[in-house]
Parts: sequence; C-alpha cells; structure tokens
Amino acid sequence: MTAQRTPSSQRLHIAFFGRRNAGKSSLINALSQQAVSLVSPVAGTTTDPVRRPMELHPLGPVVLIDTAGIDDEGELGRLRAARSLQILDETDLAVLAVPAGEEPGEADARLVEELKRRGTPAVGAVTMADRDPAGAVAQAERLAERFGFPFWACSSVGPPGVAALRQRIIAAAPVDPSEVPLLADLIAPGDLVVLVVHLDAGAPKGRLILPQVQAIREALDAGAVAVTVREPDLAGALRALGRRPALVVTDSQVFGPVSKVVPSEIPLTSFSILMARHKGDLAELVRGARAIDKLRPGDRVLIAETCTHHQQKDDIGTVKIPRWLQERVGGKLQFEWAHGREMPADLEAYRLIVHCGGCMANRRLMLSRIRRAQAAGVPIVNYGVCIAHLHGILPRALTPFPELGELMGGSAG
Ligand SMILES: Nc1nc2c(ncn2[C@@H]2O[C@H](COP(=O)(O)OP(=O)(O)OP(=O)(O)O)[C@@H](O)[C@H]2O)c(=O)[nH]1
Ligand code: SF4
Ligand SMILES: [Mg+2]
Repeated sequence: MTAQRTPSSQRLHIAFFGRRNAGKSSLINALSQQAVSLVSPVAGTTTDPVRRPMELHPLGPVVLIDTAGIDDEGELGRLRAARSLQILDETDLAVLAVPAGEEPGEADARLVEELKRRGTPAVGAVTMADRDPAGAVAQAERLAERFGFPFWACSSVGPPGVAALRQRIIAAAPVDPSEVPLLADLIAPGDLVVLVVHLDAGAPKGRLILPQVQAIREALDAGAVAVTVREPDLAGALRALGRRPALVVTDSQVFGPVSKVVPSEIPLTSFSILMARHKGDLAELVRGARAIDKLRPGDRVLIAETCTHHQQKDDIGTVKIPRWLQERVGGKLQFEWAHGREMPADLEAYRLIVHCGGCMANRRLMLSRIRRAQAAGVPIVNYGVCIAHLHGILPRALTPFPELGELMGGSAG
C-alpha cells in the first residue's frame, strides 16, 4: 500500500494545538513542505480542523491535523476551541505550539493537563525562534521542565528551521497507532488461514473490502498460507485443502452457514469481531453485549456513528439494529443518534451505547469513546459484536479468544 493510499484510519494522527497566531499552520506547512494551511497575521485564521495526510520518514504515513486556537473568544470562538479539543479524542501525538517570547496561557496549561490525564504523548514547539534564537532555546528548556515533555525551538521561515522538531516528533511518536493486529497474533508461520467472503449485490464491484485485504496481508506477513473463498465454495475448499486451518474468518452475514461447515474444534470468527478488537477494546464491547439482555422497554439507547454516510433504505444504524433490539426487548426503546465527531455530553442518560464499527476512525478515537462510556458507567457495544450477540453467534465468534468467552458465561472455547 503506498502512503497516498493508506486509509486515514490506519495513519498515526499528529495534531497541532496552541493559541491563535501561535504559528501552528505555518509549522504544518514547513513540516509537510507544502502550503496546505492558510497562514495570516490575523488571529483565528484556522477555524476548523484541517487534516493533511503525508509521509513522515521513517514513521510512515501520518495525518497532520491543524486546529483552531484553543484560546478563541466569543460564542463562536469558544465553539471553535471546543472543536479543537475534540480532536484530542483521535490524537496519537500532540504538538503544542508556544510563540518565542510569550508565556503559555491558561488555555495551554489546561490542554497540557488534559494530555496528561489521557496519557497522550506530546512534544512542544517554541515557534518563531528566528526572532530570538538564543531566547527561544532557553524558553524551550524552561517549558520542558514546567510541562514534563520535550520542547524544541523552531522556525517556519528561517533558521533554526523545523528539522530538529521533526526528529523530536518522530522520536516521541507511539510506534504503531494500531498496536493490536487484525489476526497476526492468532497464527504462526506455516499455518493455514481460511477467509470467507460474501460477494452479494452489496459488495463493491471488482475488489475486496479493507478488512479482507488487511487480513490477507497480515497472514502473508506472518508467513501463513491465506486461502480466500466464497461461502458456497467453502466446504469443497476445506476438503481439497486436506489440512486443518488454524483459523477461519468469515463475513458476518454468512456466519450461520459457515459455522455449520467449519468443525467446532477449529477457531472461527468474523471480520467484524477482528476489527472490533483491532480498533477498540473487545472485552469491553463483549461486556456491552451482555447489557443488551438487561434492556427494558422505554430505555434510552444511543446509536453513534463516526461518519455521516449516505443512509440506505434498510440502513443498519437507523433501521436494522433498532428493529432487532426492540424485537429482543419485546417493546419500544427510545433511540437517539449521534453522527460524526460529536457525542452527547451526558452519556449517563443512556442504558446502552451502540457504536458503529468506526471504519473511518482510528483506534485512538474508538478507545476514547469506550473510555468515556466506561467513565459514565454506561455499557458500550459496537455493531459487529451487537449483531453477533443478537444472532446468537457471539460465543462461537469468540472461540479464538477463550479468555473473552468467559465474559459471556464461559460458553466460548
Ligand atoms: N517570523 C516568523 N513568523 C511566523 C512564524 N510562523 C508563523 N509566523 C507568522 O505568525 C502569524 C501566525 O501564523 P499562523 O501559522 O497562521 O498561526 P496559527 O497558529 O495557525 O494561527 P490561527 O490559525 O489564527 O490560530 C503569521 O503572520 C505568520 O506569518 C515563524 O516561524 N517566524
Ligand atoms: S462503520 Fe464506517 S461507514 Fe459505517 S458509520 Fe462507522 S465510520 Fe461510517
Ligand atoms: Mg492556523
């Protein structure tokens, strides 16, 4: 996969924060060597987060996120600042910009507190160091001491430049934003992995979808043999292979028929369960699935989707999941929906949160939401785990994770 084609959800997210006019956009332009972000002496030039995918050697594909000043004022300004802070949910590494010769303000201090609370790695930039190089170096040392993470003097327009800051960012970046693989840790070199795809009218023409491609790639990287079949061809393929697969992964839509063909001693799961683990906290989502059984008619349920995709007639989030949940509960539930980056402030009001698979979101964002739900004491499940539970296939789909099967009452593995 080239850097250009790496989906945003798989890239390390590096976000730039600071007050208005701190030099955030200039820094991003200098680091990416492109004039992507608008720069001007007018405070509040950047009003909405701007995402810039790029290659940052040797880290690989990243997304640089430019944000609006966190000290913005007035009603609109405060909304803009709040939107900048929302970016923390998806930030793998934060860069805090403080202009040379200026003391950090209250907004900077609050941001640092929040970074510490979340455990988000950070690097500081004393920007505009060309104005007073020696003073900026001394300031960087003071700020590093005060805030507890490295600060570096830099300039977007002249010496000392941004090369040293770039090295600092690379050194501080978490190694891999998706530290939990899709399936690589479930297989060994030489193992046989069978992937079952469902090519119905809804499948994209002429290609496989991302989780399928990613699974094949991970199996190959692990030195395993990956065989991809359609569900009707599975029985014949298993006979022809003459070897016991170490793992079978299927499209959830055909889990039922596939589970009848795959002998019970072979670990079987679905792409959506693997994605739930890769993107979030599978154990917490499985706990959320158990909460479905405690729902009562009239309970409030939040359905959250991280993008605002075009809704189809039999939409999963607005039609199918509400229908299946109400059938299970035996009465009406009160549904509310959250689309995009915003989540309601008072999660305590809900008995359950059902989150989408987050294919457009990074792991950091999914984990932030799971932690928020935990902090509010509200169970959270995602579409994949929820549907698996409602269709009675969750215990079998957890067979590659016997420790999680116990959460469902010891029925798996
Ligand atoms: N001398 C000097 N001026 C700089 C440097 N970086 C930015 N500036 C100037 O500082 C002003 C603000 O820069 P921006 O990059 O727009 O700052 P920002 O933090 O993105 O500002 P907002 O989007 O308004 O929050 C502009 O006039 C830039 O030309 C620098 O390294 N040296
Ligand atoms: S699973 Fe993907 S496409 Fe569906 S709502 Fe979530 S982010 Fe959007
Ligand atoms: Mg800006």
